[in-house]
Amino acid sequence: MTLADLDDFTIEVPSWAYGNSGTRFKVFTTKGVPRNPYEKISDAAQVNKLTGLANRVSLHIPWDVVDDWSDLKAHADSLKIEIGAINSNLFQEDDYRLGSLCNPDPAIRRKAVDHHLACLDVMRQTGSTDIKIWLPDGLNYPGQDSLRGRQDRLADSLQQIYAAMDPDQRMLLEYKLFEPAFYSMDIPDWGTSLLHCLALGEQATVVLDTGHHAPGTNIEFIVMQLLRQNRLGAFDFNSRFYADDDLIVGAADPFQLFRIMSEIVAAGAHRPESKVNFMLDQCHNIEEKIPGQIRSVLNVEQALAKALLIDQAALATAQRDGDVLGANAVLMDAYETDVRAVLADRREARGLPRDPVAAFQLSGYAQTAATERAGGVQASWGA
Ligand code: PSV
Ligand code: MN
Ligand code: MN
Repeated sequence: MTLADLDDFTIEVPSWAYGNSGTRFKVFTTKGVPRNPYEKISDAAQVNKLTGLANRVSLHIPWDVVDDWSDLKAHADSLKIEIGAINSNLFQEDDYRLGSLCNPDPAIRRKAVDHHLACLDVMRQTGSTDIKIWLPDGLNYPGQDSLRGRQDRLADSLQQIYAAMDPDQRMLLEYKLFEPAFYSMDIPDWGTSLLHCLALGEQATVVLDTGHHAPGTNIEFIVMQLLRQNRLGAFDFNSRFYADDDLIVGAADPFQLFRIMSEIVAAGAHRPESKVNFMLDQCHNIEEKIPGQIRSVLNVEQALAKALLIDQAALATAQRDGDVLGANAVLMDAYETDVRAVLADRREARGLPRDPVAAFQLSGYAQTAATERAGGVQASWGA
């Protein structure tokens, strides 16, 4: 492997990262935040323009609903941005108090399935190929509902969505350990997600959100196992210190990110043919949003670059010889290599700024957005 493999590597950014976000205590607003999906895509285009790494944007429905999808696609096209995964939303309606795809009431389940059929239509109109499902369903109390019955309902609901998919569409099924339900989520882990995907068919794959595990979980093991089954559809990258913190990827544990990318490289899954979608799922509560996104994509690129530097032949020899310290040293050599200058050189050679964050600050984009977007209703993490 060489750093030339970085040429074809791309990262997908989330539309919601550009809106205001916060915690249940306070949402701090930022001047110049986008007021609609058009402006979110314009902001995302800045990240791509300055890094050359992020040519796709994920949308969330209904947060990013517009009147004319072909017009939104034309706007994205004009900025050389593609519409990435379409995220369904099952967590903001009163009807979903007892769940959506797993709800005991068949009428509510029908409504949740229909929402996905509408998302598949949005994909047809925008050129998106991935529908991403994060299921907020679960139970707060033992006995509240049948654990098994809910899995059966889930399988049935997912099958209805899957049956409506076109041959070129993929389902990305996310899992999450806890929250909003606290006793038991209905897709709490990768095993549950994978079992549903295997039952559905080859167009169903697992999404691994790096923030959705118990502390201490060996995430790179999960990456490796899903790759072995050809069912790692996508990442939702972010950092966690405690729970689903959605902080900048690589900020909390850059070594973990390197270990994840090492498994990716070992399987050749960084290449576009693998169809693994490297997405961010982050919010920028107090920091500037566009620079936050730039920093994030650079962190992922840096982790991949280090993983590409692993001397695979030396590693294989050390592993075969049972050279425990030698094998570990091969990995650590790659991790401890400072790749910042070489990545800046690569950017410069491709007509990109050596320091994309500094270039953004100098560009005046943030100041112009703050002036032009004044007075409008700013988008928040939700709408
Ligand atoms: C849920 O915590 C999640 O990770 C899902 O991917 C949602 O779509 C996203 O966060 C919303 O920010
Ligand atoms: Mn996520
Ligand atoms: Mn999350």
